[in-house]
Amino acid sequence: MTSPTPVQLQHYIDGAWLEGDGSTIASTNPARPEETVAQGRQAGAAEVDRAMAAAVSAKREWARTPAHERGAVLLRAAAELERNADDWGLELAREEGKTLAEGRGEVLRAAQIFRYYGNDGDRTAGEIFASPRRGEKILVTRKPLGVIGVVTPFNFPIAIPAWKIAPALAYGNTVVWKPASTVPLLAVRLAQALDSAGLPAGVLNLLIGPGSMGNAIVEHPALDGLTFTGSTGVGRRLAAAAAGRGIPVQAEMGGKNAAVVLADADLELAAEQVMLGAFRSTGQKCTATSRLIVAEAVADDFLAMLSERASSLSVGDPTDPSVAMGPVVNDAARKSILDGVGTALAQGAELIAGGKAYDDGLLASGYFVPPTVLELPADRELDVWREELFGPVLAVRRAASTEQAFELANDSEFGLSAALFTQDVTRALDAIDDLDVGILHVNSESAGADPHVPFGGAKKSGYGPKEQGAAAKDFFTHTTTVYLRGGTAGV
Ligand code: UN1
Repeated sequence: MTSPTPVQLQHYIDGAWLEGDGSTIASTNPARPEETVAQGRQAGAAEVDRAMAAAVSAKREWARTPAHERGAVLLRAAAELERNADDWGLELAREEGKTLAEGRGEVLRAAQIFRYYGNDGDRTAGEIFASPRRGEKILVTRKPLGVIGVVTPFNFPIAIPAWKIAPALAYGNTVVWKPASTVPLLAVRLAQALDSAGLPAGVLNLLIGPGSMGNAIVEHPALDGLTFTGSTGVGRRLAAAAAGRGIPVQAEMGGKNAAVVLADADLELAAEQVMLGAFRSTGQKCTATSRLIVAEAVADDFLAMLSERASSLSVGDPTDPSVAMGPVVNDAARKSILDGVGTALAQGAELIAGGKAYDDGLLASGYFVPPTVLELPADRELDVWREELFGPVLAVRRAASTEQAFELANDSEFGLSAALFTQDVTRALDAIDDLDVGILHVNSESAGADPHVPFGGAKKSGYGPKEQGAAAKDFFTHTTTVYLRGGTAGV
């Protein structure tokens, strides 16, 4: 199979595309690591200054552009994403490793997000209140924060940026964006969509660079807000730096999401959904199901179903339409996930499916990890129960009662999402009160997010305001309270 020629990466600053002059950078296909997908040179400190300056000089005009016009740009970008969904979906599969269907679906999802915010910007500009004083009205208007730093992870190369950039722009902010260096090509594609939609120069600036560039952005004097999604370690560091400078920050970080299967659940439905939650996108989602708590009464049957399904899941080159699960993003991820599984086995976990490194052909030469299910002993604390491996690994425990199942589900420092499988509405209502999570799925998998409702976690999964829907409007704007009276004496 011949590899397509690598795409040349460029940065996008002040409406112009330019080559960096830093060290070289290349993204490779995690299924076929010898294949370069895109290459170029990294941006450096000088480009951060230029991008910030461009975002500063564009911010007043963009903030004053009618929301309707800003929205029109976003809607044209959505159409551009839709037009390119096949090509860019394929590039996403080649660069990140998710399947073709997931890659195309993600580009279309980004389009849907741009449509939502393209239509939302001019819906409400604030509120009007009665005044206790005669001849006065009190208006609360919403205004953009200003220049937003956007730092995004590898696992949703175009949808996560869309969740941040679309509302930032819709509500009148300008952006300096640093995507994960493993997936620069899809970042270029999103910037192209906005460029061809007629976004004015300087409103969005894209810099491809090393992790340290996140620090340079957060420490820049011109920054007015920061939105981050990624690892807990990096997120806490950036959030602390932003907070230390008094800058509003939204950080979406780890998850160790549980699926709880109660004894009355429809086991076919639960098995199908737990498989999707644990193994779609190769388990590389902050919302992925990485813990399963199953009622003792159905545990043997349910684990047999999962073992059968996980062992027969088709793993391979994600650009092959018959494949259900692709590789993880790079060799370091493969090693750390397999190490985590090895540690769990050494600590007494029992292998239900997967678990062993592939030793032959494409699955061994690419960064593949088999879909893995481990049952943990009841009497011991295992690392895999707590640590986010960010891969296709599901850690299972049995529960003797619903109360114990909910206790186990809450037994994590994270609280992003959970999935509950039951046909009993009373149990579902209990779960709404008792499960300490930001997102609860009843009878569906733990991942998934719609643009018009809040997204984010309880406990240590996130820091600062949530994303999407009204939460996004709150984060990307501040209010000015206006006490408005007429200018004539004696009214
Ligand atoms: C989803 O569940 O479909 O980093 C989206 C993540 C999340 C997005 C999840 N911010 O995986």
